[in-house]
Amino acid sequence: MKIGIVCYPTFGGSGVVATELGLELSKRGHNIHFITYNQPVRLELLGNNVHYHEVNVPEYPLFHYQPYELALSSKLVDMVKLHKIEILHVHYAIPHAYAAYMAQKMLQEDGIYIPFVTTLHGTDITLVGSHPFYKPAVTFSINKSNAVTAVSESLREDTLRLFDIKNDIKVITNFIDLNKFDHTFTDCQRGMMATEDEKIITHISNFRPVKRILDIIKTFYNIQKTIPAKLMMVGEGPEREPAERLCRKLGITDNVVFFGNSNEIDRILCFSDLFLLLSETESFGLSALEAMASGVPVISSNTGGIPEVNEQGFSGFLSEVGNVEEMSKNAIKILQDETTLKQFKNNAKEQARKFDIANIVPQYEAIYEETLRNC
Ligand code: GMT
Repeated sequence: MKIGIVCYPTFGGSGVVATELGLELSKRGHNIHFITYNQPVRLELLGNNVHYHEVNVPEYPLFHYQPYELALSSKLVDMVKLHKIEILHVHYAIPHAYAAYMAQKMLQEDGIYIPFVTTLHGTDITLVGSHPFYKPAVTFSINKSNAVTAVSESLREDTLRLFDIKNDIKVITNFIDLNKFDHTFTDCQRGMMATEDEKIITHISNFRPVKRILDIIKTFYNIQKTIPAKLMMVGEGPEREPAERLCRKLGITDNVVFFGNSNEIDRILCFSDLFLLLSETESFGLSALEAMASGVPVISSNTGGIPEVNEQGFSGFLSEVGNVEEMSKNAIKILQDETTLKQFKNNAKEQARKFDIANIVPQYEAIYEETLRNC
């Protein structure tokens, strides 16, 4: 199939999922066209089957906001015609499904019908989409999609609760290419980050308030009182500065490394012993899955889709949002001795296998085929 993929090309999980999906589909013989405003961060390999088309949005001083949706829908029209794309897969209802619908209508004027599949990732539904300003547009874009998928059962339920949805929503969970996280590094170079007796704890996100970054710092503060440890903070976002301030206040700056954004997540996870994901809400928690695939157990909140990913007492522990005391105790429980830690590391890897890319991508192929058959 010739498939157009539209996503946010940033470090967020939805961009990663869209990119990995496109790459895997290309390996399975499909022709993939990424259409977005920047080359997706994990899209390193362009080739015969993988193409990238940039959406240009020229700055025009008259406009306070540049009309990205218009530029995107126009680009979709051009690319569908030029490359004979058969189906679009858009990640995020807003603005991508909205733009895809406009492209579909414009192409119909030329006698071309392009169906589109929308995948919901969370923020568009739980945080932004349910805001009254956006709600009509999100509801409309979901209802006009030829097929809709959600990355967890929890997100599916949230969508049906918050919006008046007439479509079926199929759950296709996020996935992981286990080979990419099955460390081929002969040495994780752990010694660069910590001493022999120290444990390494990691958090990766875009440091938005929803990630409860200060809870991460507080939990680490509690852990390091009992177990010598270092904290790796990977990512960039608005909560980084308050987090650095809290580290100074608690006197732990020497034990906390702020990396900024990184393309070497696999390397960082390779030397990690424990992963923290304490978000207020999370439709799935792809970073937790990446950690588990690297054999890193997870301490998480029990919100949204996280319980579908992290299994209580097996791949880690889950607590109520904000229950830093319990999260700290559970972290210490995992890290307290080498035998327990090793068991949790093995379990984490085993849990990640449930999300093997090889089982999930065919589900998307089936959706594309069914959508094409029905139109
Ligand atoms: O919240 C983020 O980190 C970014 C956001 C995104 O759009 O990439 O993540 C959402 O989609 C990911 C991929 O499906 C999920 O793993 C995240 O849980 C989800 N974030 C939220 O629901 C807050």
